[in-house]
Amino acid sequence: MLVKRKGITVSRQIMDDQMLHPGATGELTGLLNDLVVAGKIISAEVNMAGLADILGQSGRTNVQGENVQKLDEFANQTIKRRMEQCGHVCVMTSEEDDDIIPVLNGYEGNYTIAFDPMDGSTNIDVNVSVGTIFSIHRRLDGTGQGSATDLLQRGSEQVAAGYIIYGSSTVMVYTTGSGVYGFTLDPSVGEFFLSHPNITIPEHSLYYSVNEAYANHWFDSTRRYVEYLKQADGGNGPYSLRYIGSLVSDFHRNLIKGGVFLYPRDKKSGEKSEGKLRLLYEAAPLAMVVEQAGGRAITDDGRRILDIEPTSLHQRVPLIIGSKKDVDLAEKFLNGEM
Ligand code: FDP
Repeated sequence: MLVKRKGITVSRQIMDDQMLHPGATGELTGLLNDLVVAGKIISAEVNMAGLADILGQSGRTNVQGENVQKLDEFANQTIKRRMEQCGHVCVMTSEEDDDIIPVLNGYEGNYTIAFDPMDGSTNIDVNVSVGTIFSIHRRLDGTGQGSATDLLQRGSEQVAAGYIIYGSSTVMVYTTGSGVYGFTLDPSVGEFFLSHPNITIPEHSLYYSVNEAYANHWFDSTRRYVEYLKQADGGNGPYSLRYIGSLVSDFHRNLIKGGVFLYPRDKKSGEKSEGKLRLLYEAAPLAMVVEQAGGRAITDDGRRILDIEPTSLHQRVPLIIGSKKDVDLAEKFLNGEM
């Protein structure tokens, strides 16, 4: 597949997307191209991680109280450095930083970026796929450095979103609101080539992804939904469980093969009363991708992820995301219709 379609590079596709927007200045194109470069640098480092002795933990904890892995740090620094001087961003937020991240004076642009530099990082040491997730908004009014307010915009206002997954190969999936495209990095030439044109998620699936160890703490509607998936036949037989524990990997598999991913609220733990995943740089960008691919993303109390008004940079949100009919079914359980 990759070889046959080797003509179209990610930069070329990003340019083509720009042409769909007659008033475009090229700024978003420039930003995405810089992100592509960051992805290539991180990909090279992930592949070399064992040899370069950057596996394991750095000894620092992040704002979420988690151990920061060395590759997390590397990915975070790489993206920050590229973005702070690309001239297209006015402010950033990252999973790894408590506060907003300014850009270099004189390099302020018209966009904001929120990112999780290395999602699924607890899997780094064991060669499970990890990834970078990103969300881009146009800044609100103003010039110069951006503020938290510029970052706290609804997912429906995103101008671009996507992820780069570092797996058996490195794949970048993104949308600017005109469909979803996937590109595979050919390491021999250092270029991403179109490998997944116009991605659409299967409407219905037979896979669910959830950490079932927490089932005792779920709300009733979630428990009944998952029980139903395990028993339902609907002419197709019961669903199978696929849970990697790396959101970007679980999401990517479901996007291509069909499936529904859940990280619901937790009745027991105050900390997970809103689930675990972060709105700005996990749920919202993946929600934009999935909706562009024909799927859905809602909370486990029925709100559309893209409609949620963020109130803080590291806000958590319960997430049900994936194939449309599977999410529709979840919604029926949430509404008490089933
Ligand atoms: P990680 O802690 O390894 O970074 O958001 C973080 C995340 O991974 C997701 O990638 C993953 O889906 C989830 O946490 C796994 O959490 P559980 O271990 O609670 O299932």
